Amino acid sequence: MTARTSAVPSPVAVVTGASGGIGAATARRLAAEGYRVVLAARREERVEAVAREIRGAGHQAEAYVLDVTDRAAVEEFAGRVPTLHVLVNNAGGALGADPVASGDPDDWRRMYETNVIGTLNVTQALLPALTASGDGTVVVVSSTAGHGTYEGGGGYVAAKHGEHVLAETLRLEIVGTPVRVVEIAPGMVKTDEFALTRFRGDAEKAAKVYAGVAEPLTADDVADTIGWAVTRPAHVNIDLLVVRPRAQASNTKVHRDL
Ligand code: 8X3
Repeated sequence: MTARTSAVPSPVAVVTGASGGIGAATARRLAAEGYRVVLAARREERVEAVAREIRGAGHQAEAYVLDVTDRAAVEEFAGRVPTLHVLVNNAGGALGADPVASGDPDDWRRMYETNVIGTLNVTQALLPALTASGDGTVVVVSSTAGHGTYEGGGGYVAAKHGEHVLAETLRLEIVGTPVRVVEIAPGMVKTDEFALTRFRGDAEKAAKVYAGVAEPLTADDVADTIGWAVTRPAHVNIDLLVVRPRAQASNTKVHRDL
């Protein structure tokens, strides 16, 4: 997308979970593509800092504090975004890597709430604005965990399968409207927080996820695929992109130099 003059309003993109990792990288990328980006995340200082950094680079960015599981807050947020072209549902994450036999139901519930209900809340609230734009895109950042299971994946795999189903079903239901639904399913991505959160702050366990893997994906790699998908011509719907590092052939087949 080329730079726009002030006479032509920039298209608008909302990115959830934009205070770090894939969300922040996607906000930066879409801003560089010419979008006015609206960053939503729970952590005020961090999301403000990312928005400030994007503005410092000469782009348009605003930050909002938002918990995507809070439906009333999401509805209020949607009221502040009357015009919208791209919604990137990125908020979510993993909690625990316990076997089904001993996993904590509260972890399973929280993962379903953030990954599935959070995406549902935000998509429902913003779909009217996306439709009204005449050319809207919903992006669902799921995971390879939404397309196959692995031992210890448990509640995360279940939630990500749910998110995948949400994307597939929505695409069927809104065909004929000017909104496309794109699912991006990343495999192993090394970010500051994903594995650390999953292992509740245990840095040693988190580091083992990436041990010996030459080049796990970065948040920028995923942002790059999102930026590419949403900037295709409006009639082109990238249904699903599975993105893994070269060293990862499947959820359970990873090459490690150890
Ligand atoms: C992250 C990929 O393999 O940790 O969504 O489930 S994995």
